[in-house]
Amino acid sequence: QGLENLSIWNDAASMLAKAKKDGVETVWDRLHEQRNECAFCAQGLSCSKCVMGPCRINMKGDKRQHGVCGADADLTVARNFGRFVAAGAASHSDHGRDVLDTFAAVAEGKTKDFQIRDEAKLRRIASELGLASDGQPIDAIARALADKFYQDYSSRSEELSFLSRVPEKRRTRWAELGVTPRGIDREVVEMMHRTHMGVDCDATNICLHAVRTALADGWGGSMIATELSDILFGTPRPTASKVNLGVLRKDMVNVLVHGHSPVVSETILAAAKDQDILAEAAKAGASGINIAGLCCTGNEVLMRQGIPLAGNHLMTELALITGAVELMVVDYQCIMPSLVRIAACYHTRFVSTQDKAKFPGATHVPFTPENARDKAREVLRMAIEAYTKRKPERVEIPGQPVDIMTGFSNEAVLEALGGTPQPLIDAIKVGSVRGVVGIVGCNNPKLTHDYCHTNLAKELIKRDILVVVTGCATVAMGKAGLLTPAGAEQAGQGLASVCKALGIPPVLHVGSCVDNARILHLCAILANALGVDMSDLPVAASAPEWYSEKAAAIGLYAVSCGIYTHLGLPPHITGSKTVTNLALNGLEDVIGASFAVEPDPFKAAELIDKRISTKRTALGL
Ligand code: BF8
Repeated sequence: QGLENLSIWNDAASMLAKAKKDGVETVWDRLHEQRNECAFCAQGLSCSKCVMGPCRINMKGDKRQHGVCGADADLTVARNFGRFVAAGAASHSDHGRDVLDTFAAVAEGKTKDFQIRDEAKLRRIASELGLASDGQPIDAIARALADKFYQDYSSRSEELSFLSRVPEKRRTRWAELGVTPRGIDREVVEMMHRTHMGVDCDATNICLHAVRTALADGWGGSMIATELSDILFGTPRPTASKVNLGVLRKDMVNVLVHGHSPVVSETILAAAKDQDILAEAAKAGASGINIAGLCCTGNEVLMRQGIPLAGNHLMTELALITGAVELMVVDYQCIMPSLVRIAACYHTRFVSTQDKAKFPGATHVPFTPENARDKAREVLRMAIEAYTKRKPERVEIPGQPVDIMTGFSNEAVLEALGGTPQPLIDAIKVGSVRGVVGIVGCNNPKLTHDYCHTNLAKELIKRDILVVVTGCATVAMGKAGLLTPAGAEQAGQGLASVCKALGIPPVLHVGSCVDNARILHLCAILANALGVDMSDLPVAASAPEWYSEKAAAIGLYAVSCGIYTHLGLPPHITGSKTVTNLALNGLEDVIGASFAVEPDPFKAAELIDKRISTKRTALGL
């Protein structure tokens, strides 16, 4: 397999060449071996949910049009898609629960390893959600807030706490459709129930429950994860940092944090400042400990602490192939099982930290809210020991790091605007900012790495459309130079003038994938300020290179909030006309937005631009 066209980046190309030389297999090799994928699976037409099957539904011809149970193509696709979305919502939300467990342990005085770093935000959210906060001790407020969020996870008959942020018109629409999310866990469990054989046999009805499940993620699990992470680790403020594999250091102990929850990565960061640990690193001959991030936990520590980002999803294997990484410490999600094998090809230690996410071949160091700091020190000592075994002749760190600016929480954005969204609304009204688009999500080896991300962003900012970015797309934007104020040179005149006046980049980094909740909240703030529904705003979302169940949940909650959403490739639903039509058209009538699928970033920019123009015209702009 040729190495051209796999990625647009030089650091990736150098490491792909080194992988060949070192005899290391990567995700692209495995994709090649898996080519000629099953057409039934690709269309969502295979079912292995019971042992009367497995079944494959034939859309053409007169045989095998139904599974053994009698399910047709529509039902089979809807059941598969429903479970796909439920898995994504469960992943974000269970991550949120882990942050909540840590927060509750702090509130109950069970740990000294974590503190409440943003007390003002805790008080603000408590009073926003109707909890008494004035004059109350901080622990009591935290306990009450923890209880409230635990209730959000359970089987409530009312709505989730943060739905109070949603504009009235949107909430009414959800209520009319019967998709108002109740408990976070409840919607996921109900999806598993509905998609068991012989329960919900109506494809559209299952899709509506997928909407409800996704909304429980966006306004529930993800939003809780974001807000509590800010309270525990600090609300992001604009900060400078760097990105690409060049952030690894030849002279230092390199530790990569990979996964999602900031609980582990923040503790590793804190322990890496301990004087005795630094002295041990010096004794081993290193000039310090260099922590760098990957994927979403990388986004978390980048946003709040300015920790450099080594790479996104498709760079995780390549980061180890540098031969310069002493240790990779992971929690969960998007961690390719192959990483353990690749680490074993070098001197790299691979450490898992969560009992729910074990990796055969890894060293398991279970972190809890109570023992996290001690465990982090243990992990760093392993890294220091590994440094003494590094083989300099096998080390190759490609490229120079690129400067980036990060930390654009809604609080920071509003503060920069003088405490109100009005200046942004004014800029939208006069057209210097024609609209706002969230580019989110993953990489997928089926698409040239970061080609769609970077080209779509460039096309949008040229058209005076402000881009906000989260997750793995962040790394692409950073490497392309779009996350610095100088990136505004690539923007249209209107957007460039706004960026210049505020000293901000044309693409704002707003966090990890759970932090897409920040984008939902910002849209709600704008809609409320204008007195319109979220579906009336000149905004859109895009996941150009997505791969995961979580991204499907994000896309669906965006659409369910009335946000037109572009995908670079379709989910496995094309075997059902009903489900595909619903996604591409039908949802527009019921929920005020739909999906668009377009692999070409230039064509996608046209589609998004057209949508934004339509929304602007409807608003009389
Ligand atoms: O939650 S962007 S590849 S790391 S799924 Fe995964 Fe996709 Fe990256 Fe984060 Ni989001």
